[in-house]
Amino acid sequence: MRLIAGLTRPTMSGGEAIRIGTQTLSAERLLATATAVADDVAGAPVVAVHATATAETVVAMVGALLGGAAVVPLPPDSGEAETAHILRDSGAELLLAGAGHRPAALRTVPIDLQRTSAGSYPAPPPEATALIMYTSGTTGAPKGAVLSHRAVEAGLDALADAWAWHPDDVLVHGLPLFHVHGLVLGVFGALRVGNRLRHTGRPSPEAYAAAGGSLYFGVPTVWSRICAQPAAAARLSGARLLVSGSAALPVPVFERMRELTGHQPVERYGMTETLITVSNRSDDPDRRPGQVGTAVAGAGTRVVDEGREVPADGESIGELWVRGPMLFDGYLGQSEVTARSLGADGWFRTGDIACVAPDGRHRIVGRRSTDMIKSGGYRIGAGEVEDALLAHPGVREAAVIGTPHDDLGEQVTAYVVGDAVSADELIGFVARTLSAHKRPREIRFVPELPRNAMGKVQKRLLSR
Ligand code: MCA
Ligand code: AMP
Repeated sequence: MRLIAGLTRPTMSGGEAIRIGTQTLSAERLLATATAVADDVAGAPVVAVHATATAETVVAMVGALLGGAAVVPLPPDSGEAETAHILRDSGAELLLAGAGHRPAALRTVPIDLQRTSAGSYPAPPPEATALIMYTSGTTGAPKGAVLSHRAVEAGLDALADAWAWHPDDVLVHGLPLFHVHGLVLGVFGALRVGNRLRHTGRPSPEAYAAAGGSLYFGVPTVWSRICAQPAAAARLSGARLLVSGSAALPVPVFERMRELTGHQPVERYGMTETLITVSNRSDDPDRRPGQVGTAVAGAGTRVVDEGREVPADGESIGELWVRGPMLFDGYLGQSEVTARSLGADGWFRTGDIACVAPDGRHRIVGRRSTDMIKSGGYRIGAGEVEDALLAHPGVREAAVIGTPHDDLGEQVTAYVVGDAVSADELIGFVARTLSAHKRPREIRFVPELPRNAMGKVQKRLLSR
């Protein structure tokens, strides 16, 4: 299978190709155990994987892909409502899970790392769906972004070009395996390039410092926590490249990383729907804080304001549109919603506000909608959290916004009109209904929400 072509490279052969926490897998073992999973999966078009950060998850995903299925990563802490939505909406026929998963309403196949198979399967065609990644919009339940094998391969090849990512690299990160960053870049990237991977479990400064890699991935919260521990940061000075993404890297964190590690971090920009379309390059030492770089190989960008492309003068701002072979095919089963953001001409309207300098370097300056929150690199739709809060009998009205947070960039803050319910109760309720990272960090009880004459909540009037 082309997507994991790197697994058979000499750099992956013998010894440990993948380490996750304390678990290790050789390339040969990964292929043999994944093939046993493919035997179980054979014929199922869509398979969900309980996506803990474990070797079982990697084996399950590779096995499902080998068996020709599309993989739906299921966040392991997602609550009842979110799990039920993802499983139902994706049409997954079975769930692959290691130990410790909650019982699900569909056939569950346990992943056993002792089982192997020598079978072989035809490679899926490039247009076949590889992944259905659930991601939040501004309203409603998460939508399934359909990513083909071709898109994932093109997205990874463009990054290999931008970062001179090569088989001798040792990739280190501790990101979750149910989003693009940790899964597509952080696992399939290594399997495609054919370089060793060390997943740290939790992305703690100590674990990054001890991992001894050449290429490190992190979200800004991870980098900022590393900078708060100078001794750990200093141990990354021998790395080749430190990469930041998923949210804006604050300028002071960039500067502090340069001071403590001697590296100018490589910041790059992407979305679940588009993979990574803009990045700084490893061969360009002039990386500036606040800039996410140039369009990657095969991708094109435009900045559009009121239907017209604005000049690349480093000042004019507008919505960033992107195009390229790494884009998704659309939201599963939602052609109308897809058509609102993905034009027939292939341009995807990102919803991010950007400007481009004459030399092609991009800066992300904000988002069009205040209803999309980025907290610790997680994308959280305000509407989804509001719906979860309103399902609690003690909540009469709710409005959710992102407010500035030193560690997470933004935190989920909920304004609630409620009856005899505590903040802790509501925070726990959302964590159980959706998932822990979508829970509000703060509840502000108010007698009423500010509304306009039409009755629409005026979120601008809620204090950030
Ligand atoms: C806390 N916990 C709770 C509750 N409160 N559980 C239930 N009920 C509660 N009320 C638990 C959590 O489950 C978790 O448990 C633990 O407390 C800590 O949770 P949390 O507060 O979320 O952790 P954190 O320390 O704030 O996490 C910071 C983090 C994390 C590690 C930076 O935010 C993270 O991993 N971010 C990465 C997001 C990411 O990968 N985004 C990429 C999107 P336990 O200990 O069991 O876990 S892809 C993307 O954006 C594009 C493509 C791109 O450009 O990359
Ligand atoms: P997700 O779908 O979780 O991948 O979130 C995508 C969103 O993350 C984008 O639309 C941006 O708002 C944000 N994002 C990703 N990378 C960056 C970056 N380097 N700088 C600023 N925002 C980013």
